[in-house]
Parts: sequence; C-alpha cells; structure tokens
Amino acid sequence: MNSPVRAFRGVGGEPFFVERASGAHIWDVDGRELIDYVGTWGPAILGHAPRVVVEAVESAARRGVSFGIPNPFEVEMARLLSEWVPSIEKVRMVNSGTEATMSCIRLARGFTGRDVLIKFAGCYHGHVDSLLVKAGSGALTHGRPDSAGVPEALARLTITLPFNDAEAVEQAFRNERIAAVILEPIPANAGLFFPKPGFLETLRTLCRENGALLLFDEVMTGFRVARGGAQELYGVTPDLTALGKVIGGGLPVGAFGGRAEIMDMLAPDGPVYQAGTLSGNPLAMAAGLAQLRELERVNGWATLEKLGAQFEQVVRAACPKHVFHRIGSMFCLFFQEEEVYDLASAQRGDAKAFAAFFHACLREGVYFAPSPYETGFLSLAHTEADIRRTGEVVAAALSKPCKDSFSRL
Ligand code: HOZ
Repeated sequence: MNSPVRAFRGVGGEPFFVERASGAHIWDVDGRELIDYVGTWGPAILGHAPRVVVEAVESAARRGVSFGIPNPFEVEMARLLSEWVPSIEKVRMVNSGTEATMSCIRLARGFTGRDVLIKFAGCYHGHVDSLLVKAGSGALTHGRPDSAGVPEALARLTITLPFNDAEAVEQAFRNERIAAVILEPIPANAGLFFPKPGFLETLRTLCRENGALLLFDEVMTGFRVARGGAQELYGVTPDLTALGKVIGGGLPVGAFGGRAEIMDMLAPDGPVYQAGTLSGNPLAMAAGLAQLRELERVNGWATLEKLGAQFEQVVRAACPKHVFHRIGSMFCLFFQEEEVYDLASAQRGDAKAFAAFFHACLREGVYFAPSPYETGFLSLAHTEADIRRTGEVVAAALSKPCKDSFSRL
C-alpha cells in the first residue's frame, strides 16, 4: 500500500483492495459490497464519484489536464475560499494537506523571524519533518509518533504540549520566543476530541500578545464541520489556515491562506520560497469547485447534521457506555468509558476490543477506518437505511467484544 494507515496493522489481518466506489458504498476486488465510513479519509463529503464532480473533471480534462500556467479555475477557487473563510484574505493552492502545513510553518518562521513551534500531542499535520513529533494518525497507530529520519536539531525546535492545557502553553510562551502555534482546532487524528471552552481563545490571545502566529490545520475540518470550518463554529480567527481533503473533491489538493501581510511574504513578492508544478491543477480545482458548490446548493451541512444525529442515536443505543464523539458528519467511538480530551486520555481505550469490533463490522459489510485513532466520516450519500443497517451491525459486533475484552464496562 502507498500509505501506512491502509495497512491494517492496528487491527491485524489483510487489507482489501477496492474495485470501485459509488455513493456511500464500495466494492472490493472480490465483489464484496461495503458501507463506507472512511470516505477516502475525508474528501468524499458528497459520497464517492458524485455526478457533479465526475462531470466537472471530465469537462476540465477535455481542455487540458495540467498547464503550469495560471488558469481561471484557480481564481474562482481563491474567491470561494476567501469568501467562505473570512480569515483567508489571500490563498495559495498546493497538492496535499502536508504541503499546506509545511508551507504554513515556513511562512510563519519567515514572517516572525523565529524558529520555535508549539504543537499538540496527538495532532497530526501530515508527514512534515518539524511536525512529526508526538504525531497522530498512522504515526500513532503504528507506535512511531516521533519518526526516524527527522533530524534531532529540527525536532528540538518543536515544543509538544498536551491539548487543552492552556497553562502549559502559557509556560512555553514565558520560556521561548515562539514563531507559531499549530493545531487541529478539533483534533481528529488521535480519535476525535474537542477544545475545552476558552482554550482556542487563550491560544489566540497568547499568540497576539507575544507576536506569534496562530495556525489552524483545518485539513480535516475545513468545509466539513461547517461552511467556514471549525474557525466559524468556535468564532476564533487564526492567522493562517491549512486546507485539503474536501476542497479537492477527491483529487490531490491542499491550500493555505490567511492574513494578506503574511501571505505577501511568499515568493515572488517576498523572501519565503514555496512552489509546485501541479499547484492549482485544473482538474483538482474543477473537482473541488464542483463539490463545494454542490454542498452549498443543497445546504449539505444541515443534512449531514441530521444524518450524524441519526447515526449517533443508533450507535449510542448499541453501546451506551462507550465514549462516542461526534461533530456533524465526523465521529469516533472510543473503547473506553473515561472522558477523552487529549492524547493521553484517548490512549486509554481497549485496542483489542476495537480490533475485534472492526473485523466483526467488516465481515458484515460495514467499513470503519482500521485504527482506533482515525475519525469516521458520513457523507450526503449515506441513507437512513445504511445507517439503520450499520446500527444493527454495530450492536451485533459489540455484544461479543464488550463481554470478552472490554473488561472495564
Ligand atoms: N490523513 C489521514 C489521517 N487521518 C490519513 C491518510 C493517509 O495518511 O493516507
């Protein structure tokens, strides 16, 4: 496989290979049909292969698949992003969420003239050297939150703190000249948990008072939890935002943007270099624009909330004692009953029970991500029947592992 999160190492067994996907369902090469809650790890918010996206890609492809020259799609995308996310006064397109966060931190360091970053344990910002320190997602699943190959000197420039610990952040600001604080405003790579009231506001204030930049990684939450992302929901304005996933409609894409005076530091206007042959690629832009416009046309977020609530109801009915977190169409079922608000609390879950649950669901045609640390996604293509069926499968899957290995319940 081409990305470790697909390897099933966190749950055991062999990964399956997919033949095709449509709506909320995927079919593997052996002809098995599955209800999919991974949604290509987030981008498929309309479901798989939605007509509007496929048509937009086909039509764009007929006019050329890549130019490496500015094109009107990029301009439309920039307009849409800055309209929907007001903190984004200027934006640059890239090809992945990793590129977006990597570029944000270079820009933050260039703008502030400082080197030290603060990140939070369990937050995952792609496989950027400076950010692969106590990281979430596959790095956490495979027990390597600090990657080999990251120079010690670079890792030393990243201070990692517990999420939701405002005092620890205040202390770090007292000790160091901080360039930037980067976080997933709703961490979704060590399970899914939420900022405590006031935490994001405190970060905002500390950054402002100390001349540091606040970077929101909204690769997961952008256009997913609300039209304007988590920053709209919580009413906290970052200096820079990294985006990806949903904005590409399933094609490889990322973007970063924010305050104009910071973005103006980028080459060719400024001294911070950042570039890419395929950045602003017409197929990715066309796919993303089609997906975002469709979401808005049908007011997708309201429907996703309804589906999410229905999903929550069936899951909670099946396992009332497990911790279940949901925001809109993002969810995570923790195999524990203690509260989850940071990495340490998210790691108390029963990994064996999760693995048994995962395989029991897969056998019955329901596909969740193969790790207790990944977030699940609903799409507009999930039907009430899909969700009802999932409820039955979850209930059956939990009846055994609950008794056998979820010993604390
Ligand atoms: N970005 C996703 C993390 N939740 C996983 C995708 C991957 O690493 O392949």
